[in-house]
Amino acid sequence: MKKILVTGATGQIGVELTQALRDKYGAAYVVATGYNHRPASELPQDFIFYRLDVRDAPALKKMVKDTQCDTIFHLASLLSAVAEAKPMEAWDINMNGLINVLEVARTHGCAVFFPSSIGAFGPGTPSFNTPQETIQRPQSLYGITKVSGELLCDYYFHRYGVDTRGLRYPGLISYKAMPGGGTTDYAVDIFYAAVKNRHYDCFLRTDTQLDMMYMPDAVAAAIKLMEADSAKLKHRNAFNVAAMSFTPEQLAAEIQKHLPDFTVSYRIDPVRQAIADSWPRHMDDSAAHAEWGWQAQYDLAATVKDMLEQITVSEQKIKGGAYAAR
Ligand code: AKB
Repeated sequence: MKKILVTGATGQIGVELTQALRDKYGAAYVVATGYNHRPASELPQDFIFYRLDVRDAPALKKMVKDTQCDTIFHLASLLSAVAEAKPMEAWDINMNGLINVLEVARTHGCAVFFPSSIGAFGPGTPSFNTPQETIQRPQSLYGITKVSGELLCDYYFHRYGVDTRGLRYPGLISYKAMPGGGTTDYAVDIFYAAVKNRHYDCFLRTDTQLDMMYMPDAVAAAIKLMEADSAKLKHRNAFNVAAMSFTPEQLAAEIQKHLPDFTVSYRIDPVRQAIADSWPRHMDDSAAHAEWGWQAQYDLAATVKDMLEQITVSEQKIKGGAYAAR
């Protein structure tokens, strides 16, 4: 990777992946783009940042040409719950955005990273130890765009030789940028509620078990896959990657080890519950281990400890700032 373009750089994974790429390859070699104007607090001021709508193919082409990038981390996408609310927009952004990226990668010789998701599976998929290759009949619009995206990336590799690579991410947990409209968002919201209010009203059922991953692992996985020896990759797109798997009840119990007065109540959102019920409980990620040495570093206990510490520190800073300003 010589020069990198990131789409969706203001999103939950975008903020941290862009920072990690800058740390690794140098600030001058990473161009961040996003549909929104950049959020001042989350990206450092010296970021090279441009506004870009990935549906605008000529603008994307110009960006790739002007920046002379050779690798695109294509993160711009709508998540599962918001895609159910806006299906036409989700199809437009997730599919037309991806094909625009693949086309410009084909004509300009770029490699492409495309994140798929546990959402690419459906109710017919084996839910424990979900195999790398298995039944994929998702019922959510988001899932349909993710399976289609996996296939499209495979197509561009086999037909045109574009170096496409991707991961099936679980729910991602982070404190630097908030997720926007996913089914697994509860596993981020719960930490803020715990620190601020000692109570959380959860929108998924107490026993809903899903794969999850802490953001440092998600970022490391993307970079490691893109750096892997191409000759060793049999699957290329859509590697299952797992780190931990838990229910809201188990997450709450882990938080209570640090905050014993924390309580949770349940007010189920039927749309997000139906999506979660159709997703696997735990993926088998042995292909990722074997082909490019994937290994998660954070389990549930380490994630909860770090999330609570980080959020507590930032809340104290906010309070300190507000106090000092008076
Ligand atoms: C979502 O909940 O939509 C995402 C995902 C698991 O892909 N976090």
